[in-house]
Amino acid sequence: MRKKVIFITGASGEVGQALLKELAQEPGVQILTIDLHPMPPEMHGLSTHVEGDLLNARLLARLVSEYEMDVIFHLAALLSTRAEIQPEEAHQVNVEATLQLLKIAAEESQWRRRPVQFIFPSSIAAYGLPDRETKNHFQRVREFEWNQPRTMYGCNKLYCEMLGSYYSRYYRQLAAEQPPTIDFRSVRFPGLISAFTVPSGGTSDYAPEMLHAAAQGKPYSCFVREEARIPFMVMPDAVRALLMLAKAPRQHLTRQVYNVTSFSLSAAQIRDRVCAAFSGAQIRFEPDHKREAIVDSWPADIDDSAARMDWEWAPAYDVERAFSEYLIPNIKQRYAR
Ligand code: AKB
Repeated sequence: MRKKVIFITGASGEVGQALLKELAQEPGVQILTIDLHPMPPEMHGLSTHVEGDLLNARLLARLVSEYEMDVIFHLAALLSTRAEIQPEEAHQVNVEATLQLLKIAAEESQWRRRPVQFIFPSSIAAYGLPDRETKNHFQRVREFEWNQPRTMYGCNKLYCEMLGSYYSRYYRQLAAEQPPTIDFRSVRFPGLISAFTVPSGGTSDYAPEMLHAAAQGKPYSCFVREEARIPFMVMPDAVRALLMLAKAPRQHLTRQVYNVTSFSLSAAQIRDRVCAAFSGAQIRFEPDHKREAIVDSWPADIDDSAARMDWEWAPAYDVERAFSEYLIPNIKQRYAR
């Protein structure tokens, strides 16, 4: 008999670690994780961890023969800056691995005659505003607006949202009897900030980098100008959003892809909050115009009213709580050790 599991890909990454800590507290849950990298020592024992490549079809086939994947949190991805440096590799990881997993989930759903739930974190990178004037004009963007990404990562996320929707609604649509298929749900995240991990390869990374550098007494040179603005959310809210969406009754969902957000800040406003918490912080602005252009193509804010309406989404941390109760105390404690 195969073991029923929740399967998390990209589990050693920032969201993966935070999600695993939370899920592992639920009684009776068995978790299978996969990542190219090992889990940090403090996470050992929370899951059965496989160090391996999602693009390895034989490895995936072996996992499917041993485990029944009831829910899949597919987090593995190359983020936006890294994906611009290695666009074809990004396509393989972000799209081809997703396609493999969607197919596995669809076949599994047919076999057991019950949908496998497939939770997919997408991103504000799925949007692409053409210039700063347009961005200033359209301040809060809804899910179906400005879906013209200018990065490989954004294209990958937008396309995978569509693939998920295809697999959940139309897969094998010409078959005599349409078999049950997957239950695909996705959230579009803003920039994420964790007190415990530092991201790598993203373009919203300037916010967490500024904070973590200041806490360590290191100077930081910010790669976007002071006015650059995008929405953000702290990691506990990101995990909450994934879990709330997974638990939402299906009949309440009016769409498959939902914006979720918490607060929108310019880089200067983040700098001011960091300097207020760390009096010696040394932050300079030295824009890298190419990376900044990516940030400028992302909306200043996103409209998450559909998520609020359908599954009662609301962030637990607004900007005040995010800094004063989560980020600053935890980051101070982390580097004081
Ligand atoms: C990135 O910067 O690439 C990510 C994202 C906004 O999805 N953090």
